Amino acid sequence: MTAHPLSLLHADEVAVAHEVLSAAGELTEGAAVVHIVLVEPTKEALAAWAPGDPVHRQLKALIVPGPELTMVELTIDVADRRIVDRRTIEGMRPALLMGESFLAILACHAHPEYQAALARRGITDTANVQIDPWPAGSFGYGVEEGRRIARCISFLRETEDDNGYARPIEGLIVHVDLGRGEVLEVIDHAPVGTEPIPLAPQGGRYTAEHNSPMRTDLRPVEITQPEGPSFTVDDNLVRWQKWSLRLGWDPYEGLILHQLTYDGRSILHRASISEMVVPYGDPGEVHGWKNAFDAGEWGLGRMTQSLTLGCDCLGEIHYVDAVMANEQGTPWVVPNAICMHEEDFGIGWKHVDLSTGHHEVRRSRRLVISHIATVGNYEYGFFWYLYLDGNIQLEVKLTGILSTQGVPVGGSTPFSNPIAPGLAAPVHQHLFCARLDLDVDGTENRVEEVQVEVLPTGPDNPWGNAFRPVATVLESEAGAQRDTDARSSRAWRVVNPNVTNHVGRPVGYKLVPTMATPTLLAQPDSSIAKRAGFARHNLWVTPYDPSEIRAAGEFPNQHEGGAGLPEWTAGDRNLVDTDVVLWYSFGVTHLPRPEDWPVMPVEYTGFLLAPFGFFDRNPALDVPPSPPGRCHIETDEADDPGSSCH
Ligand SMILES: [Cu+2]
Repeated sequence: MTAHPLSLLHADEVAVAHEVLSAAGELTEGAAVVHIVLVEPTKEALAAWAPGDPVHRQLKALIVPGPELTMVELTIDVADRRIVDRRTIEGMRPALLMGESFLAILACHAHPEYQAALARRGITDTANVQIDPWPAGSFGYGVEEGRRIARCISFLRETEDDNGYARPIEGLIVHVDLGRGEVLEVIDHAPVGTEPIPLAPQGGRYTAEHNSPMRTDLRPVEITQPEGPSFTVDDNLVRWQKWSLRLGWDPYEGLILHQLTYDGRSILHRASISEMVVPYGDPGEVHGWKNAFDAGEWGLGRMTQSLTLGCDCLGEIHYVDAVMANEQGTPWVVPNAICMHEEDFGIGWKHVDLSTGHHEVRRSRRLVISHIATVGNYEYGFFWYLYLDGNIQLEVKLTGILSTQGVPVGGSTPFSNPIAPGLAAPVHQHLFCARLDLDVDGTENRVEEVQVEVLPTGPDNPWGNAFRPVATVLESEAGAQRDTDARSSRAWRVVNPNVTNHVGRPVGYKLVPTMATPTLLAQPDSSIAKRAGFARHNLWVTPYDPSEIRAAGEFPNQHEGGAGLPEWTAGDRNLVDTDVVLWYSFGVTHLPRPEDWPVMPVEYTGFLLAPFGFFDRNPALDVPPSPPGRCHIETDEADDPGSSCH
């Protein structure tokens, strides 16, 4: 029996949905199940539910019956084992399907023109040719109308376990009709009579056996928690220190945080990565079409990987499996998809009273809730951190392998950087959009842009030093499309005008851009700017609407654009003293470097949600000092590595 309306999807529920769909004749020959997901209860329904009340769950299934642009969305009542709603969606494409992508690879391999293009490059043994299907984007190619398309690019591995990205088969692109498994066009950008760009001379293997000798002077770091972790997990309810939240999971968003509270006070109703896009900056035909919506076209949940103790996560770990549906509509469980653990995070606060020499210090600790998705060549780790002092942080860790480009040895292009002999990587961006449904001490909130204002030298500022905080209410959607500004320390504060703190100010939480972050660099009239409108500004604010979840709309694959945030905010709805949702677009502009090859050291991006007058004082005052013996200063042991705290 399901314990809570927001409990994680259970494999038995997927099995019921499969049974109901089969019995209804929806799973016809050739049909693919795109997803089966929980219909999340609305905020009102959740508020009305009390422990002990029956839990009535509905699932939503999306089915692609055939190669046309028709999808069927069905709502299934789990307890009643029946379909309660059925609608047909025309003209849209789902995320790329795994089965179809696999068939696209086989179709390329079998195509004589493709084989001929390989032969021109001296590749006759095609067993180790790696083919990566990419989402196609939307460029107005007539032949692609009404079809689900992938653009396949190729790489050569020396052996099955080689890193294919070391040797792009440059200039060769295959357009495949995914629904029909047919090659539409083999495009060889090296015209007949010209020499194709040769394969790069060096490999790019990153495994230990190919990078020996390994360094030998790293001594072990052991994380021990002899009394176990300080958090508890009951169903999907996580409690740690004064925090409480429910874990959620979605094939596209990956990890979702539901009903995040501190000391029983509401902060976030729901938080997730709603979309992300990776647009490339090369204008040429070989790389210029590349832009992947890694949430909406691939799925950060669908591409998530099982995590391993001692490697991905250290310490006392609690793993949670991700339950989804495979393309046959039966349960698909990714074991150990979500990792939870505590981390010591240096000092939390400290002061030495110089009059008395008295020394007070507290350790900072955070609860880490994470998952890691492998989307083609890249890895994205999503790490939510909760801190003892009320801070909430999302850190995205970007790693994996660059998308590469073959160039003549010694060469590059104006739009790529060389990373190895004969190998370059085009410039690109990774732009994420977090959907943050803040409910700060209740649902009626408003958003203020806060920044500092500098005053001109004059009678009010005789020494020219003055600056002061200013707060501007973001009154409606059109005026709430904002960008970061480091010089003015710009941030956005969500306040509850009905609840004041002990200095008479409304309680609030502040969204803080912790790192420099770009917006989309593509021109406003470009295809990608229309499709990834969310990335054109760092901040968007909307009034709560449970149907508005994904920043580029529900079906961004090959979509011509305009969906999601630009469409929703066109009505310029009121944002004052209502239930607000923040959308924060952030990320990195990646100018590849040799050090990013053959596997990229983690690059970080993210943001912070910090209490701003939510508490009356430092909420970590009650964190106890480290136990005696754990923390000591003994001068005669100052060089003793056994001393735990200096
Ligand atoms: Cu990158």
